[in-house]
Amino acid sequence: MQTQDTHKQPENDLNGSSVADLKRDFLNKLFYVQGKFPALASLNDYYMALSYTVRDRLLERWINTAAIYTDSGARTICYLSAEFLMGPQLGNNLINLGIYDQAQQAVEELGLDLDALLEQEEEPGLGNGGLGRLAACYLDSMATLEIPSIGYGIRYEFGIFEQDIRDGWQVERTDKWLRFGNPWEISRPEWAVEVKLGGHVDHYTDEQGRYRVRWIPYEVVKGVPYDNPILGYKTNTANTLRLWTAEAPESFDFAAFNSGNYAGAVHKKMVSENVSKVLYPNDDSDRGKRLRLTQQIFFVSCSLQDTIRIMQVQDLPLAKFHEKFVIQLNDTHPAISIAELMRLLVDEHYMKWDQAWAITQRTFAYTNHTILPEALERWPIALFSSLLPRHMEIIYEINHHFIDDVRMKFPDDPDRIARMSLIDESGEKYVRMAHLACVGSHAINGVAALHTELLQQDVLSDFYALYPHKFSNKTNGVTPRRFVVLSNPRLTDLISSKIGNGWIKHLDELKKLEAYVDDIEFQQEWQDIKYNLKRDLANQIVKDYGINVDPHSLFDIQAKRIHEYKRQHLNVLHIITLYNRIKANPDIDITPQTFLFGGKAAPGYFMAKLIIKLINSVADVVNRDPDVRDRIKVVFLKDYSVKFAQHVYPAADLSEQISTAGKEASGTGNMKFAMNGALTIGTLDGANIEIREEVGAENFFLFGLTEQEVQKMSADGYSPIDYYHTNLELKLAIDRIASGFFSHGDPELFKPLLHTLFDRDPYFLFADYQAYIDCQHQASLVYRDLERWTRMSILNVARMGKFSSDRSIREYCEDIWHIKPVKVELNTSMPDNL
Ligand code: CJB
Repeated sequence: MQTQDTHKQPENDLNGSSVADLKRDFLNKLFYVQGKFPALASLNDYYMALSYTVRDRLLERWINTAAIYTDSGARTICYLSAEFLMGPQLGNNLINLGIYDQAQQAVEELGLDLDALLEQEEEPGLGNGGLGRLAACYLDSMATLEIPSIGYGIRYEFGIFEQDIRDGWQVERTDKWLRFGNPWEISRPEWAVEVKLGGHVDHYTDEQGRYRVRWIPYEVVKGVPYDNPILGYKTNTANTLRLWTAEAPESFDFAAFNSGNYAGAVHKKMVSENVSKVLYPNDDSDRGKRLRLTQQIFFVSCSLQDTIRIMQVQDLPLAKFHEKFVIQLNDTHPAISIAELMRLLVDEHYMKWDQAWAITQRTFAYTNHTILPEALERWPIALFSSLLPRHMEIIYEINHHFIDDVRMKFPDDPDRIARMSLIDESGEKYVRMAHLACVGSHAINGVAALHTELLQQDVLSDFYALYPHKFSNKTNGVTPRRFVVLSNPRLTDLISSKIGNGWIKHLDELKKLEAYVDDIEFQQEWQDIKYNLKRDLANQIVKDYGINVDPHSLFDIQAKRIHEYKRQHLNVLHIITLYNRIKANPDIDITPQTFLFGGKAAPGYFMAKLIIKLINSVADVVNRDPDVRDRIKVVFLKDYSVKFAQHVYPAADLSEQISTAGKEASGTGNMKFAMNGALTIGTLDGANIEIREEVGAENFFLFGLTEQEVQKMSADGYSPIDYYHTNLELKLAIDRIASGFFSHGDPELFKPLLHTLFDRDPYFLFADYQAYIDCQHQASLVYRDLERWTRMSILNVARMGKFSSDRSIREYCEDIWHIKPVKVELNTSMPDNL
């Protein structure tokens, strides 16, 4: 049970929040919205009835928020993102409304179980991983901090695929998250807009002798907005996430229909609807796919047209666009906005180029999320101009002005111009989206200190030289509402019982927990909670996989997308090493350890899929071998999602953050684990560095090469094979895989993986192997001293204040957006007249 204190009942509530109010409305929704009486109602009907009951309470706040923003013409941040990985809404909305306990009691009194209803929700998996989840955390924080904001994205009909595991391999199934309806959205067809695609551009002089540009498209797609309320924690602010669905402007092509070509008439509709059909399941590269570029221009154009509509409703002149709106680009996926806003202002609203450009630059800000070269978006010119002929012209024009600026600052430096140009002309020609984003924005940021430094020194160094004032770091954060309060109510209650509940909004207050670090009773309660959470997860594992894991063992978890740079296979090498030690000496004294993995691989990423197969193959052998005597267990948890993650973070003892230094821009799972009391084993990469600084080096298991050492090794010539020949345990582990021991005697299966390691080992597994093994050993020894481990765990939580997304959003507001909170009072009630 959540404490009453933690989730105080809201005041001024139109609908009422007492248990009786909720019961009454629940039954009412079951009857009038679901159209069911109890004997026929399914669990899903109950979930829907509760969701609509909760939604009424959101709508009240939403309408008041919209009214206040409209009246005050509030400056607004638009967060443009191709992904919003929101996770389930019901539980989070109950927490943020402060009615979790009342709802629990209400459904209990009706003979239902709230947890079962929460489980019923199909989560909107409209994102791949870190980037999409970050966008969702930021929406939560913006609403909590009462910042006027709109999230703009795509309402994919199919979100991230569901992952099944068959014979150890990942198998993808489509995610039909909308099949039972979505109670959290409201469609707004009256605000639909049209987006042009393809065709050609006419330059002409109108009857008054004015120069004009007209884009005659090959096709037009309609965008219909679906609005989702985003409620802040214990505020009345409910902002909007507006997601666009693609439709055909007319359901039928009447010319084709009348000529008897019915199928042809419907075909056009299908083609249009394809635009928002499916999320691209790669978390870092979708180069050259026409549909992907279509998705980008689709949601960007819809969103920008929407902002212009809002300005018109509020009677604001377009010359003040940048005063009304600031637009944050979540990576380069929406970077085409820069050309689209220019097009809207210049071609459709007849603004002069220079004024439009000044507005554009002042409006946009760009967040970079990766320095992996394969993730830097570029579009072949041929594809780009055929889909977006007018944008191509605009980009050439921007480039022309830009190159003049570069030439002025760096005369006689043609190499620099070639490097910085918006067009890559080194071979086949490409549009470089990151360059467009840098030129068209007034602010550029990385997502952790090291990442920003690398952007400045390396990937975007030319832009840093030209525009040093534009650069800053904004270390990522995560929302403690979802990832502690909702996911871990038991820990939440313990913390609040000691330090009050202010920490939920002001995470720095967790510092007060340090006073209890030596309190034996508190330590014991802390341990009990962790043990119970591990036991719950263990029960789930035995239910789902038939594998018994011991909740007393060290739960070592690596949960994130599967990627070579994240090095799940380094983790596997450690497991094989432990296994080899047991085989060589069956009585060896080792700390019992449970290794859990979770994460999806991009369907086209063969090596990542092979890593999943390797994990499962090793698990099969290790879990069955009687010599192991249950001292190590390995489980791959399939279909990792936000919903499932909420059960995983709280149950972790050790959080694996073992990417090659310099490769993980920030990481955010590292923060979620640590906030739930896991200790980190990690490299000096991304936000790990800052986490270690905060929690103290003595409370963090550090290993591995630094980014500079990696660079140097690369430059000096790295020879992975030397490590193989000189490190006996590494050789044994690799040889076990190579011999076919884990693949029913087939030595071919894992060859591609091993070949990459022997040949190049681009992510330095071999170089980091020994340090990782030693560090794991160290962690396993510390775990034997439960009191010491618990102290470290408490200190980790106590020192996580920095990693609240509230802190990140405050920094964006102060340094980039220049937006202040707007207080929302619940004044607007349901009108009794029009
Ligand atoms: N990231 O999830 C993605 N997708 C991309 O295409 C590029 C980067 C991740 O973004 C997170 C949020 O900033 C980072 O924490 C993470 O390191 C990065 O890989």
